[in-house]
Amino acid sequence: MPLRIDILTTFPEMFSAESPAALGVSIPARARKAGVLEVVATDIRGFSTDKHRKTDDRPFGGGPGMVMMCQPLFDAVKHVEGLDPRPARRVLLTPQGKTLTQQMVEELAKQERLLLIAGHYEGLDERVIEELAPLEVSIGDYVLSGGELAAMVLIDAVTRLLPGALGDAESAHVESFCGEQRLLDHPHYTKPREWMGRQVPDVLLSGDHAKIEAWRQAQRVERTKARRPDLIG
Ligand code: 6GU
Repeated sequence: MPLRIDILTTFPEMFSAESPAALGVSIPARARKAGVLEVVATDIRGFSTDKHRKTDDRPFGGGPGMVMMCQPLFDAVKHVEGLDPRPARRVLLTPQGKTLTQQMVEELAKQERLLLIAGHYEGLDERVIEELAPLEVSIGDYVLSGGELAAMVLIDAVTRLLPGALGDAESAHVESFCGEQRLLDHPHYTKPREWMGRQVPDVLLSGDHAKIEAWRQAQRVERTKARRPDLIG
């Protein structure tokens, strides 16, 4: 059974499986073709009872921007959840959420079904958030114009953990943030040995695999100390 990910959005066309959309290339495209991932985007607008298919309105108390109304989103969630008998983990993409980490990604990849809600405008009416009680997730401390790109980031990160999503070359790779090792990756080199006067480090040409591994591990630690001291503590 593939992981089913539904997205509720007012911009469903952003989730097209057709290249060059983010989910139409690389690992997400392969995962969909291999049948380990199913992505379904649903337009919240289709659940508006308003004659202009409105999904947002002005905030009580005044202020800039618009607020997503409770009813269309709530009805959309109920409809989409009914499309599949498996219970869905609800996730709201919002800058007010907890910052997405690899640990959260690993947890989400274990689910059978995810329901992602891409917030827009100034935000959602607080009452529908209380009623739906989603996991609230942000992808970092900066502001996007909507949750859609954040939802794609989450889908991409989850997809590459699904059994069968990665090719052999990719799964053999030991990456930053995998498993227990919270270190950055070591630098990588390929042909040619010299480029614009810059040499590949000799150790990598030595053929001594123990020495190479020791060098790479030292590089990981060095880089992490220099670039992300917060990861070491
Ligand atoms: Cl999840 N949404 C929006 N609108 N902005 C963000 C974000 C999410 N994560 C970081 N910035």
